Amino acid sequence: MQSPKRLRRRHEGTKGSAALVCLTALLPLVVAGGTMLAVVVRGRTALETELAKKSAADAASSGAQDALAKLQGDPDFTGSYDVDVGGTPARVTITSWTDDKVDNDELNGVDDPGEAGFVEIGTEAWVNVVTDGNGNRIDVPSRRFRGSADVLLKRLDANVAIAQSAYVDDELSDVDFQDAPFTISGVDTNLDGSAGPLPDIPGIGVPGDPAAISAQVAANASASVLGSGGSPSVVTVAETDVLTLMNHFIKAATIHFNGTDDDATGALGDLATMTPAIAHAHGNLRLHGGVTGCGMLLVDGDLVIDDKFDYAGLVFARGSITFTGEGGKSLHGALLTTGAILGKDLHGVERVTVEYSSSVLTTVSTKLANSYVLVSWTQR
Ligand SMILES: [Ca+2]
Ligand SMILES: [Ca+2]
Repeated sequence: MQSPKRLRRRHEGTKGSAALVCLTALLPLVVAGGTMLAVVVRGRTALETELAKKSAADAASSGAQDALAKLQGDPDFTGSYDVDVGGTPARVTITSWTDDKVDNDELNGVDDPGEAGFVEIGTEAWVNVVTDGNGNRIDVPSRRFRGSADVLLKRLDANVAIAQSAYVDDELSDVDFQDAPFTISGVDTNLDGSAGPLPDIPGIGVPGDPAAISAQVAANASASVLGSGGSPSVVTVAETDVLTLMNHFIKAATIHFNGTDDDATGALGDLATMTPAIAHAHGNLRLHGGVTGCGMLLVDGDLVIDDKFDYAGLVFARGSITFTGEGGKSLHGALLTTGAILGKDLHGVERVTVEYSSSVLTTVSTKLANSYVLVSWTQR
């Protein structure tokens, strides 16, 4: 007979086996449950990290946008400040490379001429974010994520050496107004019509033989091309790299026409207060309805100036410039084109006038020198 003790032991052994069988049967489920749990936890952490990093980077980026707006109002501002971006604080620092006693470009020493005009915006934002099981953000103090943006700007050099009132890049381009009255004048004239301070320059400048354009002007009894070097004042001048100039100023444009054929009405910059703006059309542009403006108008295609027009500054066109329709049209400053200058279907007796104005160009370039061109934007 087996002793009760031994029996008990065997019984316990059987119980142990049953428990083991039971555990084995459960194991795949437990493991599966554990794996799923681990995936959920890792997923949530990755989501939370991603969200927090993105929030921090977005906040830093918004801080940099705020700094850009600040510089637009006060181009000389330097220093640090905090800005609240939808509940997230961002620290913004604006530094002028010109005089910060730092060799920012690591070239030619501290605050050398190569650093002149550069302004750096640095922003930093810290975000605490954890998500709940539904992916909603909850704020807990346990995790912090840093976002930063570093933006480098350069002041715009808006000085253009103007050697004629109207520059026509191609000697074979037409300057044809179909007998309608027009004046292109290189006689320096202020915005109010009084005499400007500088000597006369040519009315029309061409980097080649001016004969063909001169003949077209002479054939129009209502044409008046005034200035130095002859009557009509159509003169050979040094070639101007119109496209390079345009590409330089396009970077500082604040008014954009992005279509292949766009219309503009209203104001392009403020003529009354001589507050310039740089407007850029990627394609052809038609002005109508009495456009006024101040600054620079850059047109990658053909420019059509319809109805009344009054503008102070520089007009650039890669294509032709056509004056048409009702109303007087005045440009105070200068124009440059790689195409033709045309007058078509001009109604009434009001003139098209393109008049060189050194004072207008100085005012425009001085004020535009307060604008910045984006050099680089780095975000983390
Ligand atoms: Ca410096
Ligand atoms: Ca340096």
